[in-house]
Amino acid sequence: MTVRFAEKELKELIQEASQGEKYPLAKLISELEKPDSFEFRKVLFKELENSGFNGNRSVTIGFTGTPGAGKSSLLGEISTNFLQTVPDKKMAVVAIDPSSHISGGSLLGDRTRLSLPVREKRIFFRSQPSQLELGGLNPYTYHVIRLLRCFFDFIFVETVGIGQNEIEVSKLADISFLVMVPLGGDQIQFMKSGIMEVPDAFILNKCDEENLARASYHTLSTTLEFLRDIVPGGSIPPIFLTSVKTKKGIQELLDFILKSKPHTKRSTETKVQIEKWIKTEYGNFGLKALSQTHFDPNGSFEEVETSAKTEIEKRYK
Ligand SMILES: Nc1nc2c(ncn2[C@@H]2O[C@H](COP(=O)(O)OP(=O)(O)O)[C@@H](O)[C@H]2O)c(=O)[nH]1
Ligand SMILES: [Mg+2]
Repeated sequence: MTVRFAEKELKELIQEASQGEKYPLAKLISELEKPDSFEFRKVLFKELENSGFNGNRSVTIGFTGTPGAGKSSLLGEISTNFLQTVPDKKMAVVAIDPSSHISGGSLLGDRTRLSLPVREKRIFFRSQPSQLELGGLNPYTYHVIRLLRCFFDFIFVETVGIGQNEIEVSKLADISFLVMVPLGGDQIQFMKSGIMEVPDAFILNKCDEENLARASYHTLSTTLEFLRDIVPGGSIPPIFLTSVKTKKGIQELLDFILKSKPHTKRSTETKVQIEKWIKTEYGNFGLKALSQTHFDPNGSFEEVETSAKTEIEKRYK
C-alpha cells in the first residue's frame, strides 16, 4: 500500500476541508483521482465515517445538455443567488468538461466570466476533464461526489451531452435537469433518443425575450405531452424558463432545487456504481462473479468492492 498521508495529516485535511478550506479539499480530490487510489480511498472514507461525515443529507443535482446551452453560466448565476439568499448552507460544482484542464485556473469553463469572492468558504468548484467517454462521467467522478457530499449540502454536476451521459448522471443525481435552448435541435434529438423518463425537470435557457420564451415553452410542453401519450404512465416534468442575460427564472430554479431531497437509498446507488465499475474492469465475467458475491448491502463502496475483488480473483485461479 502506498501511504499517501500519515493518519494525523489525513485527519487534519478532513477537518480543514470540512471548514471550507479549498486547498486541503483539492488535495484530497487529487488523490482520489489518481488511477491507483483504491487503498487511499478505503482509508479516506473510513476516516470520514469515523469522524461523522457521511453525506447522507446532501443533495446531488445533475445539469446535462449540449455544449453551449448555458449550463456553466446558469450554475454561475445559481451560485451567486445561493450565496445571497441561502445563509448557512454550502454548495459545490463539479464540471465535467472535455475542454477543461484539471490544473487550469478556470473554474466554470473559460467562457464564463464568473466572479465570486475567492475567500468564500461556502462554495467550491472543481473541473474534471472527461476521459473515457466524450463529455461523460470519468471513473473518479462518483468518488469525488461522495467526498463532496460529506462537506456540502448541494453538489451540482455539469456534464455535456444528451442520451447516455444523461443516464449516467441521473444515476448519481437526486434530481437531474436537461438544459436546452429555444428552437435548438435538442428537442428532436431528445425525442429520438427516447429518454423521456430520465430528466426530472427541463430548463429552457436563453429565454431572453418574452415572445421567445412563450414560443419555446409551447414547443417543449407539446413535445412532452406527445411523449407522455406514448410512454404509459408518464407525467410531464416541470419546465423552467431561464435567461442568464436578464436573470429571468434563476431564483425560481434555485428555490425548486433547494426543496429537493436526497435519495433515501444510497445502498442502491452503491450497487449501481459497483456494477458499472465491475463491468468496465472485468466485463460480464465480473458481473457474474458479483452476482454470487455476498456483501453487506449497507456496506461502503470499498467494502463491497473488496468482497467483489476477492470473489473475482478466486475465480480467475
Ligand atoms: N443570450 C444568452 N446567452 C447565454 C445565456 N446563457 C448562456 N449564454 C451564453 O452562451 C454561451 C455558452 O454558455 P456556457 O455556460 O459556457 O454553456 P455550456 O457549454 O452549456 O456550459 C456563452 O457565451 C454564454 O454567455 C442566456 O441566457 N442568454
Ligand atoms: Mg460548461
